Amino acid sequence: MLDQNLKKFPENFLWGASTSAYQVEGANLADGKGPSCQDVKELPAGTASLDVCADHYHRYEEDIALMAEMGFKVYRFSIAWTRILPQGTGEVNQAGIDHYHKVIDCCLKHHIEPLVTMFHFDMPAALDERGSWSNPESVEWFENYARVLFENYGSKVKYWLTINEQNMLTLVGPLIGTLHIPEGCENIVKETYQQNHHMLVAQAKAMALLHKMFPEDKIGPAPNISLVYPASCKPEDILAAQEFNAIRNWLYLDMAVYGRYNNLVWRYLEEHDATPTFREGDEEALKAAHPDFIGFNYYSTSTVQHADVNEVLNPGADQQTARGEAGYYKGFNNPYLTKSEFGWEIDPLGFRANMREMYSRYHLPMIVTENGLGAYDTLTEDGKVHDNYRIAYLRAHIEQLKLAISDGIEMMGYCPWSAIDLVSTHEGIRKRYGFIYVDTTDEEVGTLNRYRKDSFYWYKKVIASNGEDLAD
Ligand code: BGP
Repeated sequence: MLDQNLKKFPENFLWGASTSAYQVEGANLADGKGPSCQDVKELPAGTASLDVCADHYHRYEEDIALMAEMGFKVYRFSIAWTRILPQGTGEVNQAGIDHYHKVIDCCLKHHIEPLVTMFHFDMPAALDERGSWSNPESVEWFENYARVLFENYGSKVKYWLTINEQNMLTLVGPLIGTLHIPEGCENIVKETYQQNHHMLVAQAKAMALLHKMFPEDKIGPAPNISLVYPASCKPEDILAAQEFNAIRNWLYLDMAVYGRYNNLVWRYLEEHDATPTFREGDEEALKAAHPDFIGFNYYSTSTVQHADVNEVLNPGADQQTARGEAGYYKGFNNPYLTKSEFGWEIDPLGFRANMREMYSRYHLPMIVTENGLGAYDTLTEDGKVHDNYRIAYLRAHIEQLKLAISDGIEMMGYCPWSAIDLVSTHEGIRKRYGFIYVDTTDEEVGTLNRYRKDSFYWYKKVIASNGEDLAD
């Protein structure tokens, strides 16, 4: 492999970045918004509350203007279900509808394509009380919410994402403040995968609905895909990597694209007496839906080795750190990779391998909906943030993205996490990802003034050169 940069980024490549409502907006109960599961959860110790965040709800105009200054072609953000339907179902909140009209119009005014995530970890609290995704009616709740979104925004928004990181909801939901297992539940695997099944059907119905209402619009899933490496060439480790690849990654895309359960996952569910119950029509709904593209979040690869049936494994894990299941696989520290300050492995080449693997399985255009480096940033006295570590991370990944395009993979765009500093899922606002620094801390709300980090100016150059100029 000579690895010459053979191809350029396509002319209409969508450069941009991402945020999610509950992590960036603040104003969490303003203007008729109902509480979501994030607003009622117990916050991890020492992390910022979610009532202010980056105050994007009030400052979206300033923020989108800064994105336009960077040259964004796309802005991926999520709509808070509870701004639209405060109770999750029932009455529509006009103030919430109006708010996102303004956000979308502001993007369009700046020639930025809105890429809307319908659901990003923020189940309405009122629906949690009705059983959340464990209630089979959750399929109808989501479809109804989808209809309200499409009716209102379907003519303006061309690109939609269904459920952010459904695989992380299923695998580490409680850690990020969502996906509840009812007390006294006897078969947690069954309960979890029944909820997952409802989400899969809900997603399929939303995709089909959009295609019916707005045949020109495009929609896709947005799982977190981390290609799983075997820790060695030992055959048992290869099988373990296949198991975890299926459980972590392919279940979600096989279902979104082909409408069928991955066979290894099905066997795993059978072994746990945990196969989901299908309602009438589920199978047809799953088969009938087809995404137009695949959105995926990528932070790192995973590495696993074989785990014996009797092994006692540390269950502690987050989206990217190692986990294990006795009899199947266990996490392994990849000695060839370095780690971020927050313990996530950094693997730009794995990014390319990930894209190759996904494209060979699904043959659909893809857009990167998250990728980035969580780090401690320092604001200097003269209002600068010298985040050369973030530039290095992003550069290394964009280089691999370009090589993936040369590999013949259809890539539509790149939306790193995050456009602007926001509150992390479980590690506070001290774990920063943005191109734009927000003056606030976990301890107290600051001025909330915005500052352009070094990576802001760098990314602006990257976009202006359509990915050709990656130098400092
Ligand atoms: C993904 C989520 C995001 C985001 C990001 C960084 O899993 O989709 O919401 O927060 O990871 O993770 P964290 O905030 O845990 O650092």
